[in-house]
Amino acid sequence: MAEHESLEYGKADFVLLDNVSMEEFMGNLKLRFEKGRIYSYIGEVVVSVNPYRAMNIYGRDTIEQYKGRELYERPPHLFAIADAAYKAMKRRNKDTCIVISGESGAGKTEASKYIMQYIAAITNPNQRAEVERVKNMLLKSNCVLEAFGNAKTNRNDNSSRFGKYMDINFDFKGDPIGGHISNYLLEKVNGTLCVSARHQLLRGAPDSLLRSLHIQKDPTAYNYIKVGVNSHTHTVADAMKVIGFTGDEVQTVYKILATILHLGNLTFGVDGDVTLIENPKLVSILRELLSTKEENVEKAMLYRTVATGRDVIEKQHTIQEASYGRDALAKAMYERLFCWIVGRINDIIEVRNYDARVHGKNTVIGVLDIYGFEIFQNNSFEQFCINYCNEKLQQLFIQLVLKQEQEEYQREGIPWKHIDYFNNQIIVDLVEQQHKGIFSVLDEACMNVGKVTDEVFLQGLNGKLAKHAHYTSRKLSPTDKSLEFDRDFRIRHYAGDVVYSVVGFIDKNKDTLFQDFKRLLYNSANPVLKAMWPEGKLSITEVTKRPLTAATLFKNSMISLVENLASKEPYYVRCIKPNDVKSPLLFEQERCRHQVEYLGLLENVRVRRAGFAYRQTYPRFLQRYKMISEFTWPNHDLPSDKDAVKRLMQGCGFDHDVAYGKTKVFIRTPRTLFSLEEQRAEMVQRIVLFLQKVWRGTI
Ligand code: AOV
Ligand code: MG
Repeated sequence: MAEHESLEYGKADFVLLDNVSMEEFMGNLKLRFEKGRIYSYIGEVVVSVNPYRAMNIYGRDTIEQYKGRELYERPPHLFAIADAAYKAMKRRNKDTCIVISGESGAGKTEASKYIMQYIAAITNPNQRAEVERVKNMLLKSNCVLEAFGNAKTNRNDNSSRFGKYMDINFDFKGDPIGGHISNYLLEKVNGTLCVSARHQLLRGAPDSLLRSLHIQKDPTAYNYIKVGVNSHTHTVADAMKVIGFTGDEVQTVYKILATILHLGNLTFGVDGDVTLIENPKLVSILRELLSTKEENVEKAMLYRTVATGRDVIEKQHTIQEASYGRDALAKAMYERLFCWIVGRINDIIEVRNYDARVHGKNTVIGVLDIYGFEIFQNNSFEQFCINYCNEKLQQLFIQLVLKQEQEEYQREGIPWKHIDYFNNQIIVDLVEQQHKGIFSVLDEACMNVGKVTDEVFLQGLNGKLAKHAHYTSRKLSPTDKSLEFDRDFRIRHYAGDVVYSVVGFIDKNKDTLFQDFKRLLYNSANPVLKAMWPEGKLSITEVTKRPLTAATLFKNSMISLVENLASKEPYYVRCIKPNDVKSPLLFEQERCRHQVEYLGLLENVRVRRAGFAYRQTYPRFLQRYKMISEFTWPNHDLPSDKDAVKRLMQGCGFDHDVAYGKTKVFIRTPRTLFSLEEQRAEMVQRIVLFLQKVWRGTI
């Protein structure tokens, strides 16, 4: 139980509830939220409710309060979990990870930033210059990635449109010496994602630069964005330079962003049977920005090279094909740019200190901040991937929380009985299983030689999954009102039902960009741009291998992410979004209850309590409670701390409620703990009174 908090703020640890019921859980969560206590525990899991207002709980003084403390010594806080992960890493030489989950807008990214800040603040007491440099890079890289990878959605004004897993490497002193970022599927829907970065970058650009990029400040001038482009501080460009991007690199980033804006305005028309570009002036701007030849730009926009047997021919696009190609190019350039930025940041922050790598131990703390479960008005392939990712993480939580608990009892030699969870493995399988899973059906549909359409994919799903309890579609449930259109299918996710539209699944999965564009960019005279498109080197006859589909790539990356996390000692932050209107005052009971339910928090409490509500190592336990027993106060003369704790418990009559592990004492019911606390408080009171008397000289 966390100290320094009176019960007027509710119970700091849900394990201490009198009854584990939804009503009590919600009552406690609400009370704490309303009292400004946004963090609580379930054992070692942090439950966080987004306060939607600035909280004065992240400053230097708060950091000092948590530094080096045990989890239960202070009120619940992210810093406590960060410290626990850090201590485990440092003391026990273990790789640890902090997994932050919760739906879109619940506060994951903010939490990940506070955790990083905390780790940065408590390390490097000797102010080693190299370590300071690394810390600075790690923090700054965040800002750059957010600028390019976050965007406003209707769920979150600063929504992560990419998944991020960041490893921080530490040397034997426990100081950060480097890091590595893995990024996962960036959502590259026109108009949403691009807005953020281009907005960020271009609003920071001086007028002269905008002129050289042929960019106007008028927000209505660009089809891809409708957001004002105005002059401001140029934080992102500055951050990039500080991290170590060269001037040429930053220039190229500007040029790519400008290219994407201009591409959005490119329109096509026909003259007889010839497709043409309606605004040729843009072509010359694109040529300039891409450092390539004007006729190459035009050709890549209007033709594609196809190999038919031995012959290579140039096939003219229709207007639709040309428009499709243009949008695909814009998205691909954006995605490639983002991956390239991540790659460059990794070059810069990788562990440089090779001595540490070879000689000293090099341990890792991983921080996972991924896109949360989301339901939009129209859900497509991206939402499907994002929600599948959340299923995977929920599965990991189920396994690890149970596994960890089980292992602890085993380690301590204490018998344990199993608790049932809703196991979402069935939904994970629905998506990723070989042959029958949705991804497999999708890949198969994409492989079709004949007609490859979204409808064919949907037919495949209906054929294979007709009987699946978590899948249905308009065809299978014609009277279901939530399935409005023929193209809709619905998945019953662990976090709720989501209706997806199959429109675009095939295209997004194949993720094909005409080879002509890749060649165009590879042949740029700008070496930075050229380096982003190495596959443009291949001529048309050399391109034979079918690239892996987006679904397969994503699935593989999720599987390896989960393997990686499972190999580390995990710490969990479970974020809850209190309302859908970003209000600091509103605790929407129903919305919160739903999240508590699907996050499995109640089961989490039960598992934690089924066994034992509270556990503590013998020395720590004595430190806190030794004053309540004559056998242990002020010191005991028993052979071990374990014996002393036994004697203390027997003396208080709690022996029946306690199990003695190898290194820890386990207390089954919270009541026992309360009682210990009360007795302690009473004793402390008496001791204080006694000391006051001594002090006043009345004794
Ligand atoms: P997310 O990462 O979980 O959503 P964020 O971390 O971006 O959500 O939080 C959304 C917004 O809530 C932030 O922009 C802040 O305004 C506010 N907020 C969150 N945590 C705090 C806090 N501790 N203190 C004050 N305000 C906070 V998504 O990325 O959409 O899944 O894909
Ligand atoms: Mg986020």
